[in-house]
Amino acid sequence: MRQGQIGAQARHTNVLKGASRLAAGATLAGLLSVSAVSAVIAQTREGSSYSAPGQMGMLEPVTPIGQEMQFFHNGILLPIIIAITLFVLALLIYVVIKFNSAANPTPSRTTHHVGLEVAWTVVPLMILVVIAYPSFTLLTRQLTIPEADVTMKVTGKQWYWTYTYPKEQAGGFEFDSNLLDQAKLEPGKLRLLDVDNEAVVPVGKTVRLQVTADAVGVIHSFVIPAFGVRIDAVPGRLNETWFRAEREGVYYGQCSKLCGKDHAYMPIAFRVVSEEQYQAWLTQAKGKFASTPNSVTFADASATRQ
Ligand SMILES: [Cu+2]
Repeated sequence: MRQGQIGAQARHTNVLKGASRLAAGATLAGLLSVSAVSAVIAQTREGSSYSAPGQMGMLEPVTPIGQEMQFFHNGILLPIIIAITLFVLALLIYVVIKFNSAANPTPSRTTHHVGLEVAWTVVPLMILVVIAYPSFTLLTRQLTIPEADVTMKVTGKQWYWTYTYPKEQAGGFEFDSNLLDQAKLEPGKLRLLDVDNEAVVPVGKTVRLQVTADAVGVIHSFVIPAFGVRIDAVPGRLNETWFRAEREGVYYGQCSKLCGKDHAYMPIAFRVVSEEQYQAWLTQAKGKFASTPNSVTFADASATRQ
């Protein structure tokens, strides 16, 4: 009996040793992957934003809302999550050492402790309040559209996006933006991200996005991570959001609603250019997409909310 116990204890010790070796290995692998990731990020194409292979964390934000979102995640959520995880780990270790059957042969029969129960209800509640306040203010800012310089309409279709530029802003055309033929992808083009017709917007200008979906289609979700833009495209409904890109470049996104068979093949590509380039593009695009009938008038989505 006694010998059996000793044998079991030895096996237990071996298991622990194995586990600690595994943990050390995992830490080392973690450190290595972090350095590999920073190398990968450094290779990211200049002025562009898309997830590089092996990248961790969020894409670099280029709008005020995007920056705020990143701060909310990295500056508020992540520290809270890490602190809670470490606290629970410390409690577990404490319990394992202090209250195992050898160290504590006669366990306490206590079942209730008013102070403890109040504490473990109130403390998480306070943490949630600390998270909720910046979360709701950020959400409000995302959906409160400031005075816009450019308004454009985005329509999610099966399975591509249509961008409409209104006449009153030197536009008056719309065009479809389709995924490039993946079998004939030119070098330098990004697989599953580059499109035939990019949407073009001016740098440093407030762009109001009116987002909807094909009336006979399905629900999509229009997302550009670097802009901090994420909004549903719903048939028969006009959703509004905005962004102000502070850096030129090409910024990618993808439909983020499981919308159907080609959900993975309807990327979003926005090219942010200088005001002069934008005006030149408008003139050129008007000619290029002239055949598109233009009967589009822009609604005021705020009116429908009342
Ligand atoms: Cu979709």
